[in-house]
Amino acid sequence: MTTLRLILGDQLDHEMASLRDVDAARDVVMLCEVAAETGYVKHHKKKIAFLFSAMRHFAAELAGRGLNVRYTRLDDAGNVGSFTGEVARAVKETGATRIVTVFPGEYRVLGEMKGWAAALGVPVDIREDDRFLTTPAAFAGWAHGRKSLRMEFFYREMRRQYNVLMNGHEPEGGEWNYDAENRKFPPDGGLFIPRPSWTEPDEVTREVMALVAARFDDHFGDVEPFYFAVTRAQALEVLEKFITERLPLFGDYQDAMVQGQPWMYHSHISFYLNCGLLRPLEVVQAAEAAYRAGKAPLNAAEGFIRQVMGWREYVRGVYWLRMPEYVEENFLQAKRKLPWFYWDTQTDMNCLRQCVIETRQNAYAHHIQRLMVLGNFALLAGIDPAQVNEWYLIVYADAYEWVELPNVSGMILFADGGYLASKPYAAGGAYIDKMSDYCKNCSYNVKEKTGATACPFNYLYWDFMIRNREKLGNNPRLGMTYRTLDAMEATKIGDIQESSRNFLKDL
Ligand code: FAD
Ligand code: DLZ
Ligand code: SF4
Repeated sequence: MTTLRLILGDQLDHEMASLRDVDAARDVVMLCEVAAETGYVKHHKKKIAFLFSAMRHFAAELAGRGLNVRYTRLDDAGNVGSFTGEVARAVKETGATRIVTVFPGEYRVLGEMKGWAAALGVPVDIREDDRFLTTPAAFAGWAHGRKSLRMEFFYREMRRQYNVLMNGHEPEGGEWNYDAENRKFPPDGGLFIPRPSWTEPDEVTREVMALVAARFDDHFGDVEPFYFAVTRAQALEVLEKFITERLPLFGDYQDAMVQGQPWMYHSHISFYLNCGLLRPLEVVQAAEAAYRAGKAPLNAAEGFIRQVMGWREYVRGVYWLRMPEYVEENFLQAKRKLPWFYWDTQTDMNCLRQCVIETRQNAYAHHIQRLMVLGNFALLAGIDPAQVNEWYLIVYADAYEWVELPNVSGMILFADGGYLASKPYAAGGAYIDKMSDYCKNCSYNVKEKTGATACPFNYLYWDFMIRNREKLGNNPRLGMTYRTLDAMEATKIGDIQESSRNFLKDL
């Protein structure tokens, strides 16, 4: 009796629940490169090259363990182009009497999986993805009865549950959160930022890069230069380098943006965590160990651990709790089309231009660029959530719907009406000026509030508050904002609205 064990492109971990009881003599482990996955949105070239190379390396490792691996390449004759089609073909060709797989990262793929038992006439065992630190059911239990959720409380539960950065029953250092220490901008004269990890493409990666260049030329992004890790051993090196070279200053400069420095002190491990090459708990424990050994300060270790144990798990919980409705949410009724500069970089707003250029090159932008520049603009300009979600899902190599959608609809666009975040992350140009050096090289003036040369974030911020007063006016966290608005002179409000109208009509 053959069991077919399906490994998806973001399940590249030898400890996957679907592999745990594998029978090397009888079972078939399958991976497949399929057009449906490369095409349901037109992913960044680097993202496809990264995943295909990582999948091919992982398949070789499985074969090296003596497992019977069935790997379908994109160009293989007979490739029918979808998970469902490839699984059906494999069941037929191997005579498998059972399918084992793991809960996928996207609702639409779960929908496909749920149809397989009936369509193929074999039982399908969809196992829990226990790479995560909590399950959708446990998260739903935590969320039950709460009208709106707050990450901070969830995060404290996770710290207690896994005994991370705890001192008995108390948080290490007496506080749960050291974010107040994490908002520095590099001093004048600059700062030494270590070179990011760089893995030279091997033959497998080069073959995939050629395939991507030939097949996905019309997709966004640069495939070259390619420097991502594509195996677990390489990803572990990236993690180690982060812990020793970057973690100590991760906290201090977590929110800073410096022109020409896309990587800053961030870890650049989301690609590896999300596809299975790294495990969240080992990453968290590595950061805690560095702190305990006196090699990283508490504000850095705590700040980093909060991202992985807190935000990452929290957004996944929200995704599974709120799907499928979550994808339709548009609380602010935003309808504007995504401006073309999100693709071609052609805008005079230097902060946006830099962030899109780096995204195109690297399939990466760090959190504050995604949140406070690219996201903030989409929020203030009222861009349609469906179009913003599609863009984020395409352009980042770490993007899968379970993590992308709550960050976009919940965190940046407030499209869920405040379920995930207590207020919109809206900000004027002063925030970007404080946390970056972009404004020095911009043709707009960040100090000017209205008019043709004023920074558009300045008037769009107020215009956003005016436009959405009915929906946001009662938000207690915006009380001060609306009181300031109420104290503004009518002529000033008129200027704001006129500048916004002029800017938005030309978008
Ligand atoms: P670091 O800054 O070093 O953080 C460490 C790790 O914490 C990350 O690798 C990631 O696994 C986790 N993390 C941090 N913040 C978040 C968060 N808000 N949600 C989930 N995990 C988090 N992250 C993705 O992995 N995929 C996405 O598609 C994605 N889309 C985003 C869209 C928007 C609009 C925003 C604001 C954030 C998004 N994030 C996404 C979260 C975050 O920006 C990235 O995880 C981070 O930039 C990855 O870079 P890093 O590994 O250097 O992270
Ligand atoms: C993102 C992606 C791409 C581009 N291609 C494939 C693929 O060909 N084969 C595969 O198994 N997975 C791919 N993936 C990742 C899947 O989209 C991901 O596994 C699902 O979205 C579920 O999270
Ligand atoms: Fe961005 Fe405004 Fe600064 Fe220009 S002036 S870089 S648009 S924040």
